[in-house]
Amino acid sequence: GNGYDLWLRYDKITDVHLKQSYLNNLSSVYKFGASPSLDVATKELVTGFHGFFEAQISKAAKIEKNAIVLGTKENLPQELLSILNSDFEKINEEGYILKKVTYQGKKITIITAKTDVGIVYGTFRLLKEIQLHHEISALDIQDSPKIQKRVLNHWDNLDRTVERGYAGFSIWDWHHLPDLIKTEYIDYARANASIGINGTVLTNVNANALVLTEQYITKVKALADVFRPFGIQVYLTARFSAPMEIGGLKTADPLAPEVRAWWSKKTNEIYAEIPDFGGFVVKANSEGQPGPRNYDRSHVDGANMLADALAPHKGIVMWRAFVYSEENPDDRAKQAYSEFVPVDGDFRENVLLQVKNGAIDFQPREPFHPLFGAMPDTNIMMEFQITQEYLGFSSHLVFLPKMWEEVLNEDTFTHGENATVAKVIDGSLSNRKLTGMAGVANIGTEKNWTGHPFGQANWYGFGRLAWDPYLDSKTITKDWLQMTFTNDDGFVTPMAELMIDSREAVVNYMTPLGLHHIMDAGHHYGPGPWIKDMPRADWTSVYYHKADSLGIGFDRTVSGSDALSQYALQIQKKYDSPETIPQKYLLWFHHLPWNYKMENGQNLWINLASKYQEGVEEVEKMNTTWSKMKPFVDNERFNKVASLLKIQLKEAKWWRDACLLYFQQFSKMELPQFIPTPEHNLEYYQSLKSPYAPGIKPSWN
Ligand code: BDP
Repeated sequence: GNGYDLWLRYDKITDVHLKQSYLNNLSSVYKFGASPSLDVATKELVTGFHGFFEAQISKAAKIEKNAIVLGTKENLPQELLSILNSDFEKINEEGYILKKVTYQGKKITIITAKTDVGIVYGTFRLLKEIQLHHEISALDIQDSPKIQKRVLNHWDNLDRTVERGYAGFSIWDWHHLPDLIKTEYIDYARANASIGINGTVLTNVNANALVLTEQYITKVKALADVFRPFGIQVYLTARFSAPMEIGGLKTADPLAPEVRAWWSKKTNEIYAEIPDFGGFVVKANSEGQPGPRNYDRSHVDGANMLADALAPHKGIVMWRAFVYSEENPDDRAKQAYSEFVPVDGDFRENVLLQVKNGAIDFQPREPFHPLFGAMPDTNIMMEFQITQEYLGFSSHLVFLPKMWEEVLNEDTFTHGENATVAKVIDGSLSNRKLTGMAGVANIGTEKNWTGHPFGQANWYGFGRLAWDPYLDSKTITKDWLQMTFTNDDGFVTPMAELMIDSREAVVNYMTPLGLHHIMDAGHHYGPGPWIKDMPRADWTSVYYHKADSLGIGFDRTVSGSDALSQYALQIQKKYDSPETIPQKYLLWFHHLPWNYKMENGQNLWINLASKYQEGVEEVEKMNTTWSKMKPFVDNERFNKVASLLKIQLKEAKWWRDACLLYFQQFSKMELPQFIPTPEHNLEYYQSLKSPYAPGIKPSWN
């Protein structure tokens, strides 16, 4: 297949016993009440039934034995409610109950919830149980999301280019909206709802004010109408200078009354069309975007102004913390913390501060952002990047939930026992009422949505972690593999391992031992440790690796930028010494001599080389593993993944050779025996250019 069906394939159940056991439990569908969400749920059951059993499930006018019964709490009869009382206590507003119960003497499978969308989630859960070939005769599941705003961020421009998008063009066909509703919109909503995503930010953070004009609001409304039954709210990016660009005002000063009035009016206009509009995402005073700083106002002034406009409608602002300034000579890694920690507690209740997982920018590995845990009186949400800007675009197989899990599990040591990033994000650490997680989408017009067939796993895994940030990434791989390919253990076990290992592989062949941001400039594809002389120092590679005759690495201890002081004391103590810091963060925090002796007795240069080599060998192993999977996978997907893995191997070697030859100029040491002689010299690697690499737009770099 071409992969369009994602993890919702509902493959035919061929085992006759299994098939019979399912059919014995699923005689028909009955609904209490009526709503578009119930229709969506029923339709999905029909689709699933057709796929699994090549049969039609009947929609019954009364409850039959072994029926699937759908209905929200308020529509259930008293007899059912009384059985489910304690189940309802276990779920929140978006949670669901999926349970085998006896009603009027008949065994039925009930899918119920406090709100409509919970029914949709419960329905997808039932279908998933069948996809995983689980027993369903005694279902007893109560599940609820732990995070409230689970949103995709599309970096999609109105001209349908996608910033950092590697899967074709934007799926939003603005030109034909509102009149043409594409099937893709519905399938997009199904896919998101199936993993619990409940929001979508349609437009790029590098925003275009046009989307806030009447003409576009009509288009946005059409999408919102499609998504509503699936429990998905739409959000837009708000360009801070919109009052000037489309409103004819002379200023966008957030304290100017006419500006505040303009945003209120604009917000009212939007809600008149889209009553459940989610709110705004704002990138302000960052990489050339306008913001309150242009008027000597603070981020708080800017965010609160928009929050006030949205509050009457229950809308929210997701204000991005990704700010670092050209004028500020301080280490880029420190700037967001310095900017925001002093204003902890000053944001309105309907503001979420959206913080990237690390302090630089979506690198293959970064220590968690020091803002997590440092602003207990602010709603802090997580921003992950699903699209692989710095991780081989859609050419490389990298399973990102493995990385996200690492970040979520880190202890911030800010307050309380085991103060993990996950506890900051789900609000439990400091009792926050508004919580969220955003993922920068990796999808586009490619037939399989994500380009790389395994890119789908990152979209899937993002949804799962947004629902439950404590979930382990291994479970995600298994569920996804089974739903997307096959339940055969001969496939699932080795492939789960491959996916889990793919993350460390990419770290090793690109940026081992704490190196970061040494990709080629602008598009960020391929190695570019030699990049210097950009418009800004903090866009170069030499700024980050600081390789010289003495050594390599960014000293972020007291003797250097002191970024380490932004972390809790326990972390400072541990990371302060190269002897005790986890080796994976070594060169993030320390500048060390080439002959620095490491734990294993070998020097830094040898260790660096062996990490690069390990990365390459891991990708070799991935190729071997995949080559054995042919019996389990259709030709189209098998061949595509096989070809992409070959590219990945070629490029892993390219990374290793280019980086080691480059760093060798400084280390002046031989390449160790275990490194095969590079195919080309350094000049060759430096001469490679990818002027047509996809996904770039930024007018700012
Ligand atoms: C960087 C990207 C750039 C984005 C920026 C952001 O290179 O395209 O606009 O982040 O998150 O990673 O605002």
